Amino acid sequence: MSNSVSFNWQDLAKLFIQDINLGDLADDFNKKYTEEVARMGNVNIIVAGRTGVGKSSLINAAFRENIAETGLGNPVTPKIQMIEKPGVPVKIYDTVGLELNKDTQSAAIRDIKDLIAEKSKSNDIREMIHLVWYCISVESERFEDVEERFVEAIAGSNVPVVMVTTKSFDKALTDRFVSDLNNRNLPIKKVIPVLAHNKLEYKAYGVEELVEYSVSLLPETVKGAWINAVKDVKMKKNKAQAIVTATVAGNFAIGFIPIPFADAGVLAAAEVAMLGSIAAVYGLKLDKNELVGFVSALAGVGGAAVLGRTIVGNLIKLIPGAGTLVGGAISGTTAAILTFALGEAFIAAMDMIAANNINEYEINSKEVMKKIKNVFKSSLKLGKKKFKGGVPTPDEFV
Ligand SMILES: Nc1nc2c(ncn2[C@@H]2O[C@H](COP(=O)(O)OP(=O)(O)OP(=O)(O)O)[C@@H](O)[C@H]2O)c(=O)[nH]1
Ligand SMILES: [Mg+2]
Repeated sequence: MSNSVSFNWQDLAKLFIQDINLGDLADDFNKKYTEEVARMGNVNIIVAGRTGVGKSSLINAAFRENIAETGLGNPVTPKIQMIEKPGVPVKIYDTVGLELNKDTQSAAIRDIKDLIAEKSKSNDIREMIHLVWYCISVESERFEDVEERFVEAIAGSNVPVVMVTTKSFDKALTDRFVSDLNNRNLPIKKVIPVLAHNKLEYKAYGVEELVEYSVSLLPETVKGAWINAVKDVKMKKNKAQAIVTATVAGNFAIGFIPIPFADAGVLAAAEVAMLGSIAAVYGLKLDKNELVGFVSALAGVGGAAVLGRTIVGNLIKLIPGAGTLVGGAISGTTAAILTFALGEAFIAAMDMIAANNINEYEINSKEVMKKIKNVFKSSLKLGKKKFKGGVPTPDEFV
């Protein structure tokens, strides 16, 4: 009756999963996930500072999975512990119980310098120490000569040092402390005040800034590992959206065959790879059921739906440009819209799981499902507007 173009998003979504070979989908997804994670390697950071300043609290606030509590700690020296956890691509060298006084300072400095030197022998940049967070508490500490020597000695090893003022509760006190540190011309990159977790009326802050600033100091090769290992969902989302953008552009560049609708709507390799890469950014490895659950959610049905070809006919009417369907191919613009919406919906799911610490097995929860469907629906509309004038080529994205 009406000529207005509107998406029947459920029908579109069903196209994704018609006759889908679920086993292959999960295998391809996992393969991409594993490849991406392996490529990231590890990022290695030293978190140093006197005992009780709040290093463990900071580590737990910055990295996924409460790593300081639940990770495995291996003593490297009596005062340096390396913490790691399978699936989280970071090695944290934590100075534990370090009473930094005249007697211990030279030993502590030597141990840290030795550690940095030892790791820098490797030819693989991913094995080296990439960053030091030197923690000093606003609450109870004063910056003393002994700390200055410590920072200078570390900086002498050519690893970037960020000074973190911890327990930065009181604003006036923190401001004074930070400006005092800034006035000392220390060989550090920046002073960043942090309150790792709330205390009474004081709200936690600063961890995000620290984590986001830190990535700028890392070698390119390990930035992906950092983005995976930290909690910061904003960084992950940016990276994931860049993956969607690149996939969309790639699809369009290839031309007209991203999703072979006529062959029954199997997710194309590029889309599955996109999902695998996004999951790797979040460090959320989904199993077959979870993945199928996600894809099924988009269709609003359980399992694989079998739909007649009529839907393809309807689709052509619904999407401007889809009329170019020839021998199972769809237009680049249509593919771009679908890929974009699929990517955004998956990111929304990953975001919810990461931000709320929902166990990944709950991707199938009602709450997540509802959100995914809404994002998919609104992203189809957004995509339609966004790609009206065509899709930029990969070169146009940075
Ligand atoms: N409320 C609040 N408490 C903090 C914060 N940072 C540290 N604390 C508290 O300070 C105490 C010491 O913090 P830790 O994180 O264990 O300190 P640490 O530097 O790891 O100490 P060592 O492992 O002994 O070297 C704990 O009781 C923490 O709860 C913070 O940002 N907010
Ligand atoms: Mg500790």
